[in-house]
Amino acid sequence: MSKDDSLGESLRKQGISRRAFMKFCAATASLLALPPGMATVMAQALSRARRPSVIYLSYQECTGCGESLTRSFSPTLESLIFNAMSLDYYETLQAAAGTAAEAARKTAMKENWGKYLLVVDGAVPVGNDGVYCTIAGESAVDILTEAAKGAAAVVSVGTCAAFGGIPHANPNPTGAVAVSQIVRDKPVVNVSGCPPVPEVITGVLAHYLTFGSIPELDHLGRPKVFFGETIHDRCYRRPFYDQGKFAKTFDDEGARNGWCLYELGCKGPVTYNACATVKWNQGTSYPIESGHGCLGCSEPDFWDKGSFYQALSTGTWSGATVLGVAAVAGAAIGVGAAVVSRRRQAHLDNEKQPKEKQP
Ligand code: FSX
Repeated sequence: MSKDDSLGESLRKQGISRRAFMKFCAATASLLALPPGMATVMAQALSRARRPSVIYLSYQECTGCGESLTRSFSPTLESLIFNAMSLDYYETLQAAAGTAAEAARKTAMKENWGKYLLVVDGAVPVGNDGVYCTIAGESAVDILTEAAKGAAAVVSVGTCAAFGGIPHANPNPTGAVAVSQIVRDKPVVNVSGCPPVPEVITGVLAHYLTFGSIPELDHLGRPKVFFGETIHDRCYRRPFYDQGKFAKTFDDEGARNGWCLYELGCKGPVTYNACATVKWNQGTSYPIESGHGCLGCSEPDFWDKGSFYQALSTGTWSGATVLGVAAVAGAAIGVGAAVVSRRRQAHLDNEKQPKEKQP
């Protein structure tokens, strides 16, 4: 697989059939809630796209984000899109080490200056001149500042990179901050979640490959298509919330009947993420479906707010905003239903697209 291959060429060399590729495009277009017909446009754009250089930096984090991303690998097709990029630097996966690894990063930056995609996971420690995270004698904050200068765009993967996450939590001894607090002159996409849903990461990358731009973002820099609705908006337990049926313990009859986990501390009503729709482990389940309330991990300061097992109205997430959200939850049903219906229609329309002939 040559570095100059288009994505289409590289997939062909990997033995991926046109049919499988089209299936991936239809699924991704549906995931991105794109209008009917966009699966074909996406397939054409992706086939022609050159494999962009990706430089992936990891700082203060637990490697959960990398674990999440790698779990979306084989045999999913989403992973192939990621493989089809030129991942020129990623400490967790790269074979090179030490001087050779750092040389690879600098070469990739030089050869692709202004064009590469910079992906960062983990928070950036700025306390004491950044001494708490250094690589090859350089501080994380210095490497990030230099790498961001030549990037076309920056993707912050995980809540640590997006909002500071757990490293930023009180008392924050290292002075950990979000990537967007360092990079101020480039578009930064925040793919939050601790860890983030892998298909949300690959969806953002596919969007960039297809359109050459980052997706529309919300007020916290998150892609609206994945973070435009709360977990509560799309939760399958929502009908029980609306009926006032709440589990009181994790093993009572209500819990066994799938009733709402609000009173057990679920933060779904104030958490924006795609867990309830995209789900985890290739669509198998998500925390609420597995019997545990949402921790709100894709929201800023989720760790400091804590109160994981206290209801929103009584825990440290409480306050006018939270209570307001809970109070108007019923009114949100109509909005949520409209979005669901639009997405379902987009999915159905994609399914109706004429199937490509086999090569
Ligand atoms: Fe943070 Fe990610 Fe949580 Fe861990 O890279 S978002 S602690 S899952 O690993 O940064």
